[in-house]
Amino acid sequence: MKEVDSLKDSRFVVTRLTPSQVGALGVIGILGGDAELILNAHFDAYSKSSIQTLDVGSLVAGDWHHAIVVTQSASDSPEGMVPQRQEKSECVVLVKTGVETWEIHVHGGLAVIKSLLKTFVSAGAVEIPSNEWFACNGSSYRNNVIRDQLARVDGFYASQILTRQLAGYFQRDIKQIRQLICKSKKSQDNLKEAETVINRLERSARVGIRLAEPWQVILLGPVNAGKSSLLNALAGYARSIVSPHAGTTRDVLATRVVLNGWAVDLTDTAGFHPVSDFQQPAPSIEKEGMERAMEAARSADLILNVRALNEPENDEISLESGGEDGPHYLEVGTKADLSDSKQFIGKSLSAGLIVTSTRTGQGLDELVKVIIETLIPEAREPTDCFVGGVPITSEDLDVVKELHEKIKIYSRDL
Ligand SMILES: Nc1nc2c(ncn2[C@@H]2O[C@H](COP(=O)(O)OP(=O)(O)OP(=O)(O)O)[C@@H](O)[C@H]2O)c(=O)[nH]1
Ligand SMILES: [Mg+2]
Repeated sequence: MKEVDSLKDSRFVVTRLTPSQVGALGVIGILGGDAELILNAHFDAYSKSSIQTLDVGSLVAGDWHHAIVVTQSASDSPEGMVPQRQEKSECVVLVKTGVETWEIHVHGGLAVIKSLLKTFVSAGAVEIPSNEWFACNGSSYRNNVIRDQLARVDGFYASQILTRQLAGYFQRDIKQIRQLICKSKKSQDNLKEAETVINRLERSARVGIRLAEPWQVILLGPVNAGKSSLLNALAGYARSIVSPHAGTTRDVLATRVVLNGWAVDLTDTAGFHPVSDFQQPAPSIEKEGMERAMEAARSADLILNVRALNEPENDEISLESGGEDGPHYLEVGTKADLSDSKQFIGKSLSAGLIVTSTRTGQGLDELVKVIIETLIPEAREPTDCFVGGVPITSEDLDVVKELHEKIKIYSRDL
């Protein structure tokens, strides 16, 4: 490695462009004339290309040499383990993104990204957050919001929608609508076409505006109904404690899952005792659990009313209706594998109940499908409204509303 101490006094910036978690790929951005000296000191291209002569937009693969400190056992040391400095190489791709800006793409392990950042910082670079980086590279506020959300969202569809917006799908739709409005004097068909696009944008906004906020789904129902078992089955691991004792879950417990490509927070709750069960008032810890469950249910998007099919129906749990903005409800029957629950199945299906068993897996795929269709009906309309532009911010929505008003006025005047 060449000596880079002479750079200690220089000022330039470095940032992590990928989320601060393990991923397939890690990217850091470097800005400043001094970057080239550090790159020269640490980077060896596989080809004969020299980074000084690289054109903007070009990339080159090579080895990045850096030193890492590892603890190793040493027989002659009284402590046993001693820190050791080791030279290491990583395969990286170097991209010249501007006259004085670079990106280094490397595998997404956290240690290597940290080591790369440290190399630049110890040579005098200032580490800045990625939003500042994009701002100083001329990225718009909207694109910064999208990038920030991209780093935070879970699930395939949110990432796909955001990536499309970063590629300019929303602006393209807005431009098309403006052009169609301008041409509307020539033909009414133009206004109709503009209205089709604006309607699609408006329909997609409900989801677009809350992409970074997962859907809230809460499991409510009597004790022992199988709520925790259901949550574990949907999450794919033993998140909640399951036991045959009534009242196992005492508190609300949220778990982030991705269902059919959409991020959902599933919340397990303390079960309700049927009113007839209470010889005396419920113990305060159970009352507290139920109150917390009801509180969480009020702000949920969807309530799964869970009941065991081998138990008589218990309709004593009820929430005051939240009106149009209140949560949706789905009725879920559990323990379909138990012989005494079989008699309920034929009847229940026609009543809209989703019949499941966590023992056999019955009904779980159907449940996931119905949950997603209930939460995001826009995704299953004849034309998926997320294929094009989607309003992501309230400013986007204002633009859409304003254009819709214009279309209405023009239509009246025709
Ligand atoms: N046979 C059968 N048993 C189930 C099924 N689902 C849950 N159970 C059993 O029912 C019992 C209660 O399950 P839980 O998931 O703890 O029920 P819960 O609704 O979370 O109960 P509380 O936390 O007490 O409110 C456990 O013994 C589970 O193994 C199922 O699909 N089939
Ligand atoms: Mg439970």
